[in-house]
Amino acid sequence: MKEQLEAIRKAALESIAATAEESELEALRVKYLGKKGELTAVLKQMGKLSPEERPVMGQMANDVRAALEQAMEARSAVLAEKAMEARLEAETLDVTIPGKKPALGHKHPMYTVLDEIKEIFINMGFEIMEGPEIEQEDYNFTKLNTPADHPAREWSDTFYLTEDSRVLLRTQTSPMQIRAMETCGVPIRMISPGRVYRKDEVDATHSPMFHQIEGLVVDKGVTMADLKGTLNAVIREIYGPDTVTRFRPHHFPFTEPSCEMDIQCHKCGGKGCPTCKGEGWIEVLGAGMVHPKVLRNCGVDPDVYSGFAFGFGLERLAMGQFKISDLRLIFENDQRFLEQF
Ligand code: 2U9
Repeated sequence: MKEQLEAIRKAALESIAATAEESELEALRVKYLGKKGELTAVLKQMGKLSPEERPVMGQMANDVRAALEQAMEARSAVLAEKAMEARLEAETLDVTIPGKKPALGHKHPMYTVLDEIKEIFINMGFEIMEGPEIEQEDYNFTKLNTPADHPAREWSDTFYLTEDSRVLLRTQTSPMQIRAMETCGVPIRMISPGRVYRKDEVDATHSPMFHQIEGLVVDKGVTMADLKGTLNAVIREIYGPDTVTRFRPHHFPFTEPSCEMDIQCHKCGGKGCPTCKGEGWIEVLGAGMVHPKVLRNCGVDPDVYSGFAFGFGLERLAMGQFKISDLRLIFENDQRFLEQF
């Protein structure tokens, strides 16, 4: 039995030293030290020994087991180190390879136009004031002198949020201007940009959500001449100093008198072409002198104060400026479209 144990020790130590991978080491552990292993098989024969021999052989078997375990542990550490070295060798990092440039986005074309317009008004002393998109019927319609039977109040035209028609998605940013007059008082010189909602079918020129910029100036002695002078100055900042403009009479419930402003077509010089649909003129905004009833509804005395207001659609402006033919492109966020600006 002594010879058997010696032979196991010798063979096992040689095999352990020759292993190249942790899995081979594991196989040797099973082969020699496992339940059905060679060392265990020898130990099972202990019963055949005399009582004197048994402790001697038992001690020797334990020594062999300890020697194999120690050798396997040491070999395992060596193999782990080798594996790590091989991995480091294989995964070398070349820090000199140029990095991948991350794709950078940029401002949406509509917000480029919005920022440009904000800048123009800020330079003219206007404040920018934004307000809630969910509004009260009172602020969206009643205080703005909209008659009770006005078609814009219909359920088919406006998104109401309550059954009693008291709360709605604003159809214009004017309610914010009412709030501004009520809270800040007059004189006031402000613009209010933001989203507005109307029940329009989607097509190349309509969307149930779009952006408006509305402006309001109220002070003592404000006249139609101020309206025309201010809007001419703004439009010439946007479209160039030689832009020819005209004002046409119009009707809005919240302004009196009311007008629409056109620019002469820059493409054909007023002769008529596809850009101006043969008209020679392109409509750019609506405006008017704030209706005395609206001023009174906001606690402002129309015998002391007067004002003008105006409004225009931002998408239409961006479409004109960037030659965008379909409104839907502005909202679809297709990168192939956006990357062009
Ligand atoms: C107050 C009083 C009056 C705002 C105005 C317009 C004319 C106008 C539309 C044009 C196309 C918006 O995008 S659009 O649908 N707007 O024509 N808006 S005057 O008048 C006001 C605003 C606030 C207190």
